[in-house]
Amino acid sequence: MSIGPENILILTGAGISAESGLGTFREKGGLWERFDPQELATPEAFKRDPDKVLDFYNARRKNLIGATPNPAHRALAELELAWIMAGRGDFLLVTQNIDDLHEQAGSAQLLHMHGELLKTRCQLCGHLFADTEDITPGRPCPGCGKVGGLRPHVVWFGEVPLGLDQIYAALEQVDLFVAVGTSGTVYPAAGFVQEAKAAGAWTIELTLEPGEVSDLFDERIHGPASAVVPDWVRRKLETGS
Ligand code: BJW
Repeated sequence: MSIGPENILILTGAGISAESGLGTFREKGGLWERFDPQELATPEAFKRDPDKVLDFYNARRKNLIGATPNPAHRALAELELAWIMAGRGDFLLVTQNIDDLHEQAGSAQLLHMHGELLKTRCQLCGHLFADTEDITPGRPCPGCGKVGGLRPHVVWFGEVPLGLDQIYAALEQVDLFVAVGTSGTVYPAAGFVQEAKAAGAWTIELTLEPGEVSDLFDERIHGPASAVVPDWVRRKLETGS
């Protein structure tokens, strides 16, 4: 049982949404096995061939609409509520995912560091808005009325992830860091475990398979998120460890 406040930071990746029917990136059959990220997930690719990039994200947006959270998303929302209500410490959920399944499950202290697929941004005026429609090169921005500026509100390779100041501030104060369903391949997120350890936190990896930085974690539990996350949350709330 911990004494005093215990600050928790959870990092999630594509694996937590796999059992909700959304594909991961780097596993067998994953998105980056079927599609080249250099042609779809960089600002240069978007400049070179906007139709191709927009088609990819339009298809993924359609696939997302109708997807629902699984027990892993719901367990993290329950943990947040219990933690905050009981005043046991700070809680921050940082997701690399662009889906909205954590919101649907009820998570509130949530930061989308790689953006959100259900938001569109105008590169000409900066207008950001909730959006479930296809983006096409000829669609005008509802903010400035100009065409040619709309893009998905996602973070591509070479772009700076969102909310890093808040994330690094939380990592300096963290007591428990848990990574769920992420391969530890993409930086800066893959480096958060080291930051957490430098702050003296206990670190746990919950993934199907060991990730690239698996050895850095104090504890590793491997299995499907829909089983291991609710089990771990139950343990945490019941025993404190
Ligand atoms: C399950 C499961 C189940 C499965 N249950 N688990 C060389 C060295 C270091 C860095 C670089 C480098 N060269 C370039 C860089 C930087 C680059 C980078 O890291 N590249 C690497 C590939 C090397 N990073 C960037 O460019 C980032 N920006 C940046 O660095 O800016 C500079 C800067 C930083 C800081 C301060 C100032 C400046 C931006 C990265 C943007 C990533 N974008 C994407 C696409 C987003 C939009 C979209 O979705 O299309 O984000 S790429 C893709 O990867 C997506 C994901 O969020 C991200 C991470 O993937 P994730 O979530 O880990 O998924 P997978 O598929 O890899 O893993 C799935 C995991 O789930 C596995 O572990 C499975 O076991 C598990 N799993 N089923 C539980 N049922």
